Amino acid sequence: MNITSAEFFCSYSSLDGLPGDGRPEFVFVGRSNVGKSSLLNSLCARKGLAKTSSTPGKTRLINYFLVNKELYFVDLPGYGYAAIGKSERESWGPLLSDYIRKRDEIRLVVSLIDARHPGMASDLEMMEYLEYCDRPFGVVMTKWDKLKQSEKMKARRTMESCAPKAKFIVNYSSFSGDGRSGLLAQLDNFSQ
Ligand SMILES: Nc1nc2c(ncn2[C@@H]2O[C@H](COP(=O)(O)OP(=O)(O)OP(=O)(O)O)[C@@H](O)[C@H]2O)c(=O)[nH]1
Ligand SMILES: [Mg+2]
Repeated sequence: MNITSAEFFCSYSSLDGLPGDGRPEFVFVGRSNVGKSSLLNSLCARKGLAKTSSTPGKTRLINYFLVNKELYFVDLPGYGYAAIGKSERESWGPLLSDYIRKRDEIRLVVSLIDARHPGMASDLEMMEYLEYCDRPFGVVMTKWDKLKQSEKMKARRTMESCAPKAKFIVNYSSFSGDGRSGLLAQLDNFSQ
């Protein structure tokens, strides 16, 4: 996929009123602070497109970005942050789970997982939910630049064993752009 244009489209706080134009949707999910918004900016090569923050919980709405005028990238609120005392699943909130389960336009879900912490319960739970909802999903291991050379192979192996149903696993650094062309090529496979 070659991204020639990307613009903010709209934010939604409920499923009512989501676009009715039938454009395919590529969805980005992951724990709070995993780097979803940074990844979108890196993929689209537009620094301030999605708002990023070092404080978890920055993205609280469903944010739509129109890409190449023909599809949407969707930035979802992060999960796993306010999970103290609740099961992870309860902490997602209905917005996130309903959107994933009900939205027919979803073509692919990209599950972002911190490369330093593969195999976290909350991420495994999300992947189980994606399978349950019959959503094709791929995995992106974020913040790959933070791993030492010696840690990379182990992280990759752990991820592969935790995500046997993933259509792909891409190592990614939003800071260096490592993994960008590989991820764009994967998205291509789902955009027809
Ligand atoms: N080293 C490194 N830091 C990153 C990378 N991607 C994101 N970060 C940092 O991680 C923090 C969170 O990034 P965001 O993109 O806002 O994360 P998010 O998943 O959108 O967070 P919420 O919207 O709060 O759920 C920021 O301080 C980013 O600068 C990366 O590839 N490498
Ligand atoms: Mg965000």
